Amino acid sequence: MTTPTPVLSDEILGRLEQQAIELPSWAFGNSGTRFKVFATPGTPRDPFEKISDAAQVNKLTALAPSVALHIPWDLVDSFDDLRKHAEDNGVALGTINSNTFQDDDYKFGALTHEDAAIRQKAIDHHFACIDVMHATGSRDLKIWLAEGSNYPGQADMRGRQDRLNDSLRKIYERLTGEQRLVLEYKFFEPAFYHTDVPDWGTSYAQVATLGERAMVCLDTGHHAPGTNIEFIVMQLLRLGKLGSFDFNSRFYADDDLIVGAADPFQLFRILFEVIRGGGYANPDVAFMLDQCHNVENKVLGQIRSVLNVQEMTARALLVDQEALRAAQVSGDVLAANAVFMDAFYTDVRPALAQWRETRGLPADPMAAYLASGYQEEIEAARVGGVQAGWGA
Ligand code: PSV
Ligand code: MN
Ligand code: MN
Repeated sequence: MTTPTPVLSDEILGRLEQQAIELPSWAFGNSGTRFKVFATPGTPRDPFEKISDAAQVNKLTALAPSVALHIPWDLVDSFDDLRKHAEDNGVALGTINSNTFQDDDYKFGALTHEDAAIRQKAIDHHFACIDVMHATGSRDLKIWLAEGSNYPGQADMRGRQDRLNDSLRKIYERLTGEQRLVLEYKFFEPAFYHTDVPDWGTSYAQVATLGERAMVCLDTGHHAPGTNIEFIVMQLLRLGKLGSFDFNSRFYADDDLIVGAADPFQLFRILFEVIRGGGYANPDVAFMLDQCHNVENKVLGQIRSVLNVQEMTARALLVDQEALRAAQVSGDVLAANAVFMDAFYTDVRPALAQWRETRGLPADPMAAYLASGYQEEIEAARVGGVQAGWGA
């Protein structure tokens, strides 16, 4: 009798061990749509409790060693204390997200605004975020802008690009050491006619003028239906400008659903290109989630998400690169596609569960969370959880 070949080789397991996916603090707060924010029992009442919940995800999966903060949603009296709290819970504070979309002054723009005083207010907010980064030890400042216009003729699109560049330069110049600026794009919403940073090309055009430590953030939910996102991944890696991912999944618009839920095959294809382009386990390419859990348990939603990324990464690592290349070179279309699909169709879940146990982790982190008693504990202890910020 021969021993069956393990689905995941030691080499693949070694690469999987390097995986790190940052969690967003706002995934743990209450959130919803413009119609309703549903409160869930046990929701964190402050940023400290959000970090405690995020730490559970890392404890059970060893996949999520850091947590992104959103300013001002996560403003605290002492970021030193928050940092210490994170460290005590086995995680680090990660990316700092700025917020220039919840202030009346920004109705017609922030970094692009016609009025220099409002632009300066938005720039100052980013300076304050950089101060937070010094206290938290964060490397990345992530900027997503809700700027654009609703009607043709409403705005001078060209002038706005120029002012955006000027504002971004001022922010970039304020960074020190290893700190980076990552500029996220999104094709529409809240502006519906034009958006100032709608696509990867615009983000790239802007950051390319700033310097080496200015990169593009690719949010997987921010593209028109049918967009070949993995092509964008390939191109940004090729240009050395893919700074980070915001993972989530979408059926229609910016749904912020659990990554891999809507289209696991798309997630596989994206991760294949990340690996192909040298972006995997590469500190230059940060993996993050950007999700909200409106109707499901938040901690479980985050656990499911990091496991989905891990599973699709394992499948992407299974692609027989040599066989694929040989088929591509010889023009064997169907053989190439078969190599690709073989990996995608391989169920890696039993092998991953087994591997987790060898590392002292629960084989099934979802079940382990439910059995841990943590959820009951927070439901009893916390009353009046906070909104993630969207409804605030
Ligand atoms: C808004 O579209 C958004 O979802 C962006 O993706 C940001 O990353 C996130 O909010 C947090 O600001
Ligand atoms: Mn995002
Ligand atoms: Mn979004």
